[in-house]
Amino acid sequence: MPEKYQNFIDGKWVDSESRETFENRNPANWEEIVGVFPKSGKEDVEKATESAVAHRDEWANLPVPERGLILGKAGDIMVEKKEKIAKLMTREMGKILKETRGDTQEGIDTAYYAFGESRRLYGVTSPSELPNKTIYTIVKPIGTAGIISPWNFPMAIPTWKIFPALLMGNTIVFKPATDTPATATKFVEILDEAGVPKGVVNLVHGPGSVVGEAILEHPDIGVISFTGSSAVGRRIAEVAGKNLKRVSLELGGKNPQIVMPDANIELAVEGVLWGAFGTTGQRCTATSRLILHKDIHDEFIDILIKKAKELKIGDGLLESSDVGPIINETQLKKILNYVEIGKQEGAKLAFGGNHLTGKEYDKGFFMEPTIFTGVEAGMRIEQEEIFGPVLSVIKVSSFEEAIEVANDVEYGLSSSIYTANLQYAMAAIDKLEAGLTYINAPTIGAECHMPFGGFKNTGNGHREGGKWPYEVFGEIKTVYIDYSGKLQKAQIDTDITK
Ligand code: UN1
Repeated sequence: MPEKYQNFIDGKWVDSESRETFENRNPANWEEIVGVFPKSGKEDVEKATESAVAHRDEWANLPVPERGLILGKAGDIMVEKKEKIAKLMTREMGKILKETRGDTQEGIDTAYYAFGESRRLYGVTSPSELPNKTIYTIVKPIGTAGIISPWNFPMAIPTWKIFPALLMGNTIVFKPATDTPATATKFVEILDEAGVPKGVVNLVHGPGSVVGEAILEHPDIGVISFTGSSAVGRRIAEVAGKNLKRVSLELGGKNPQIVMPDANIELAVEGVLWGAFGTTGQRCTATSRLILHKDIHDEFIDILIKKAKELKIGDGLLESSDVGPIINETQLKKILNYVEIGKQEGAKLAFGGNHLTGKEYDKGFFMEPTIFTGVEAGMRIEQEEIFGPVLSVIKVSSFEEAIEVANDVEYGLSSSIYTANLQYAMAAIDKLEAGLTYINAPTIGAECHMPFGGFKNTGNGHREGGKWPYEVFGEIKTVYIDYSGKLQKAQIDTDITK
């Protein structure tokens, strides 16, 4: 019997009101059901939000360092359970164990960051323009945060959102991706075990079109944090705009790695293999475009293909695997369709491109790492986010052209340049339109204490990571204290320009 999971509402594990369920299966072995989950509806979101609203004061009234201690404790529990979580995550979404351990570690790091931040939620104090008056700021919670998270980082991304939201004193309604509900449930169990009071964090499983929409429309949810596709992001921004709800969006990428002729070629090959095919290319930050200077193009491609051939595709639970499966059949079909589009557009399929079948692959959704050469700027495989192990290689004649090609997409999340030339490196830092720029390192591998997010259509201007999400989840109050004992009129009593 597959394990049965439930929603977590008002501190109790419960089925959905409708009793309907959905299955979560292992993408490396579709016959294995990882768990059965409640397929929730609007009424479940209603209950979850009622609970979140009812427990606002209890949570917000705890001193911030006390909330921080609880979140730090959650980090400690995650350390203890790291290996278990990683294995479960690999079973439910496929990426290799090394990476699911890393994903869990990112959650742990974020917990400890929140713990540290709990003694550092500083405001500003300022002199007033009037005598005997002082000004400072404090932060207050927004109320209840709606958290809608993706499947590719099932632990790290929920922690990026939920730890800051909680530390700021908000209560939570959390809807994880339907492809990774088990890891999300483990996270909520850990928060409960760490001592987050019952009812503060509410978990509702189910499809975005129903549960996500209900969260979005709910008048008692004041802020939404979402990571996922730009199409869904647009929809969220639209509804949030209409309701004047605060929203933080982390969306797509089409991240370039540029390689100049003076680069350490071996290192640049290693970088692109990790950036493009790590997590089976299913990262917002994945390297999906390789922009090669013509002087090293052919040599680079030879080495790249040789090394790509050595990658072992397989079940992520096997330590021998370098690249795991694609998350589900729909996504596999979408990626294979992009391979067809690339061929039709006239790019050369230089490596891979095939759905893998046969003994060890038959039960899962595996495909070969794929490399297209001869890609022209403007082709669909060069412009659109594929979210799979497909790398488009564009040949350029100069540094200027490389930057132009790199920037000529709607997204701006991550970017990288391999060069030994300081001038190229500094100019790239200045010119690349991306929230992250790596020098002599791949486009993936952001650290939890630094801002994470993108320019252009990658988001709506907010950042996750470090102290930045704390701004998303807080309301600033400016406090004026007048101890003059008389009515003082700002701008009128003191005209300092006179
Ligand atoms: C994502 O792809 O949505 O920098 C997040 C990285 C990871 C996070 C990726 N630390 O690739």
